[in-house]
Amino acid sequence: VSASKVAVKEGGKGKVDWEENDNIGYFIKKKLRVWCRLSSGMWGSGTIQSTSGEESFVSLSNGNVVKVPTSELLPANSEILEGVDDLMQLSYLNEPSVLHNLEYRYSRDMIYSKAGPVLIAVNPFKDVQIYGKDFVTAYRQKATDSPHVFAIADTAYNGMMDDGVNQSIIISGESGSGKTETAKHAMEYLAALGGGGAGIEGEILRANCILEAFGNAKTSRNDNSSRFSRVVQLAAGERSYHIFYQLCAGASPTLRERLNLKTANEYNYLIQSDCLVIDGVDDAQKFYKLLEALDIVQICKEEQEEAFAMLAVVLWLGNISFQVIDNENHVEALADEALTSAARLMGCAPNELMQALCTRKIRAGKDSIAKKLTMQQAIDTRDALAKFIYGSLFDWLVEQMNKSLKMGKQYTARSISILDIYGFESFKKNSFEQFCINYANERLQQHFNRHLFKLEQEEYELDGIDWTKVDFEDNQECLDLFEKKPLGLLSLLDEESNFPNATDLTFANKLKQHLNANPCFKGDRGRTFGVRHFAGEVLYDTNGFLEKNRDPLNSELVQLLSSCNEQLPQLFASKILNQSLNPAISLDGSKQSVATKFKGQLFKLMHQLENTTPHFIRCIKPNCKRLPGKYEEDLVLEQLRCYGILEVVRISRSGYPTRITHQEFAERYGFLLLENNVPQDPLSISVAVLQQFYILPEMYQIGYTKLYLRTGQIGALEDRRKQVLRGVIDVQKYFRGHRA
Ligand code: AOV
Ligand code: MG
Repeated sequence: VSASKVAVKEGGKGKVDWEENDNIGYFIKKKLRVWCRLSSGMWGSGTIQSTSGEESFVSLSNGNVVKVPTSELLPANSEILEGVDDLMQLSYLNEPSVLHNLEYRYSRDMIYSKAGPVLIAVNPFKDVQIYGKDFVTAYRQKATDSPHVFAIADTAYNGMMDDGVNQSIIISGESGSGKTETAKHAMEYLAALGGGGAGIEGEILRANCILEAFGNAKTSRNDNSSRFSRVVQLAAGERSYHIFYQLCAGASPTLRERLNLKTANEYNYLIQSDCLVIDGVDDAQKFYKLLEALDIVQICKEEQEEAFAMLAVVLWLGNISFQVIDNENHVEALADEALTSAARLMGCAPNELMQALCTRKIRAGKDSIAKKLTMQQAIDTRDALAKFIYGSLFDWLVEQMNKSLKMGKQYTARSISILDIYGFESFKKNSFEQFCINYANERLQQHFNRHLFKLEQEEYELDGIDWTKVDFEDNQECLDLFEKKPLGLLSLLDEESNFPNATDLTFANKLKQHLNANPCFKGDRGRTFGVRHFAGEVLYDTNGFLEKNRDPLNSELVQLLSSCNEQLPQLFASKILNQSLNPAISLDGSKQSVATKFKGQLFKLMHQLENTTPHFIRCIKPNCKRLPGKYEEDLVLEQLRCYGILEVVRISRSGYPTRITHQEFAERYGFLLLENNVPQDPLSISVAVLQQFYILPEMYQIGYTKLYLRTGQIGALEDRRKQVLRGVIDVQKYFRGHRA
């Protein structure tokens, strides 16, 4: 905890005052409840028994007494704040307090909590009875205000209907934390409002089933993980997209024959991970369900078969093998069943496919010569083709579904977008994938910060508060590190990716040479460099960066695909044509890099989101074993830090976290005034209280309706209030005692 505090201060975010350490002296004096780190690494709460210099003795709730360094004690919240709905309500916002509050709720199946404007969802890994019709009704009628994804969906719906503003629900979290399930519950709610499963709402839910078949796969962390780009490579225990196994298991005999389809265990792309089935899942059954869903979203039988043919192409491509034909390791594809099947299904001659996979045209003056490829180059080319076909198929499907959803319907042009996106990732080893993911999250975080800032600003301005006195940290500096041209991470990556002799090491050195002065950049040894993200520092290993950044779909493939487009579904054809016409991917070999494409897509997404009112949900995975009822503090804490949850609450409370109306304040503390001549109106009473307790003018502001106090100011007042009340009670007891 102390380490994270230092980090917060160093990052400049310490301006949002974290007064807990200053307060601890007060806690010691009053022997109030505190948190301390136990030898087990867990947090324990107790009361301070005694303090001798640097060390304190804390008596824990289980009766044990432990000795801990005084400097590591953190104040605990009073018991009446146990399990509050919103972390904003906590008087002390340290990590153990937040952890404990969420755990308290989680153990009572209250998986949702608020952190200011953000909904936190802790994955229950079991069915919790908080969904379905009755709950929809309860949230619709505002019969409950307990935090829930339904409440978020309801607010979004109202915002769209009443104010006519497009809405977005942005769901983030790490793999297996429950983003997709949460997104589905949001859709369930919206579908119920729209008439309950009939009409377009039902279609959207079905469309989701199709998207999952083609877009989800089993990973070691999640049996139904939302994935992409995993067609050609699998890790142990993972599967490729569900649809491949479903097709192999469930296709009818005629379809089988037409596609020359085998069982899943005969395809190289599927067997490499030694994992063909998922416990408790019947792939054939799922395939029948998928066919139903495809019918419902009106993808006709012919198009369905075209799509399945493309899947078969991908599977057969994976079985194409190469043999070395000269002593320079050049290769030729084997003219076997795999090659002929793939070519036939694509609509080209086996020879053409072989040519496209094994050669690359090189410009030589005005002419071009075909250069033979080596084994690895040919394999990469084949895999790139498989990925491209699958990617195009996915895009085509989405397009088809959108078309069918819009068909014949009144289209109001108002929308609620639900974004189910991977959260910030920080592993022991971080590569290009984490680099892109974290960059996207940095952008989303800025979007989030600015939104939050705006909300705060509005509240302050409405109440006539001087807004300039509130500090606010932005992450623009980190975004600049990524996006600045020509000296930013992305530009330098692209530049280096285009140098023929560049290596991952020269790339790392180049970064260090140009970016060392940037406070968000951290040079490290060898191939590694660090970025100080909003959620913490991440070390990236540049190994493979350049290769992953280059788009390996070469001009031969593009040409091949455009020549066989009679066989390929329509959208494919136009997409491929687009590719060959797009100057960024011109035939001379200069291609738009993966990172640049990613950035372009991200900007498009952000642009779309910026025109909506956002609602944020952060999903948390409480344990890695996917077990119900298991809450691992460290794992949760790591995620809270990564999503900047404490930061969120702190920003929401920044400056003047305690907000209380003049009326409430006067009623609560007015009786503490000493003078006989107590003023009458709430505002004057409030001001008198503030003065009597020597609360410094810079510690509060007075709005039209509320008082705004800085952190910790209310504590002394509350304390005094309790003392006085206790005194009153003691006096009453005394008199009662006497009367008795
Ligand atoms: P993800 O979308 O966040 O992972 P999922 O939404 O697929 O994670 O959730 C993973 C699993 O957690 C689900 O299959 C359920 O078993 C369980 N789960 C999640 N939320 C709930 C809930 N509200 N109630 C009951 N069970 C739940 V990934 O797409 O892998 O990043 O890539
Ligand atoms: Mg998912």
